[in-house]
Amino acid sequence: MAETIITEISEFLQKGRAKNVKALVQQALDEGMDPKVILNEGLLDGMMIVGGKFKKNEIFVPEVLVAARAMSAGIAILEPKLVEVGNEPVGKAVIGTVKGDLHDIGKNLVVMMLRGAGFEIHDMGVDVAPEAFIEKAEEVGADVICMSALLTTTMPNMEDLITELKTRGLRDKYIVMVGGAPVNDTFAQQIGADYYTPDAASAAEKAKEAVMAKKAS
Ligand code: B12
Repeated sequence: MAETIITEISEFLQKGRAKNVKALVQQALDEGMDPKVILNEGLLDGMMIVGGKFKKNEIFVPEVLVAARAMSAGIAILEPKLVEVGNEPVGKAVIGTVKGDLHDIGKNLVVMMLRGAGFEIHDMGVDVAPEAFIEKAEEVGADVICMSALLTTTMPNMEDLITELKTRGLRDKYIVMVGGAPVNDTFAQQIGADYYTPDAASAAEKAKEAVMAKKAS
């Protein structure tokens, strides 16, 4: 039964049926299913299949876009269950998807988990220029700058931000985290970022750990 509903969530997501996805996610929660299982095995699994078909040109941008909307609708239902917001303020994070890149589903999951870990979030949205990240971080007194990129062509904008921080003499002031499907540890090290993590939950854990360590030092 549980497996059926998870499969249905994945299938309706692939068809971009936001209403059905919302209803089924709610039903799964009502039946006591683990929100992480609903996210990983229902929603994310559906999006992976969409990604695979997109790559093989079996479906195109409009289909991916409706699937992405269905995914976001499902995540919105899950959010209060996935995230028990901590009372202790941990620090401030500025986050966005880099310039030229409009993918925001993963970034929004990182926002959710950071908020849950007790961060005050300044979400700059998508297509964010390096200078804009830095100006916002300076304005709000951020501890962490988080950048997301889903396109190999926009990944270099992450390095541009780090170069710009160095030019302004601000590199050591911020913890810089990078992520997104094409990003990995090697790339993060190459461009001089502080941390890369592969998913939203570990991003929040790492950010918290890094801020606490920096404050203690
Ligand atoms: C959905 C999607 C879209 C949607 C985006 C909707 C939206 N609101 O986000 C739309 C239809 C708009 C789209 C457009 C395009 N897309 Co697209 N898209 C995807 C798809 C299918 C899924 C991405 C996704 O949401 N994954 C689910 C999330 C949850 O995963 P995630 O983003 O990786 O995030 C997780 C981690 O990476 C991590 N994370 C994310 N950010 C951060 C940040 C930090 C700091 C940390 C620590 C961790 C972290 O945590 C997240 C949760 O665990 C991917 C396929 C794929 N396999 O990734 C292609 C994909 C990324 N797209 C691709 C392409 C080519 C495009 C287009 C150029 C297509 C076109 N011809 O127009 C345009 C580009 C538009 C632009 N300028 O950005 C290619 C990129 C290829 C490449 N090598 O660069 C991919 C890989 C598809 C493919 N295989 O060909 N796309």
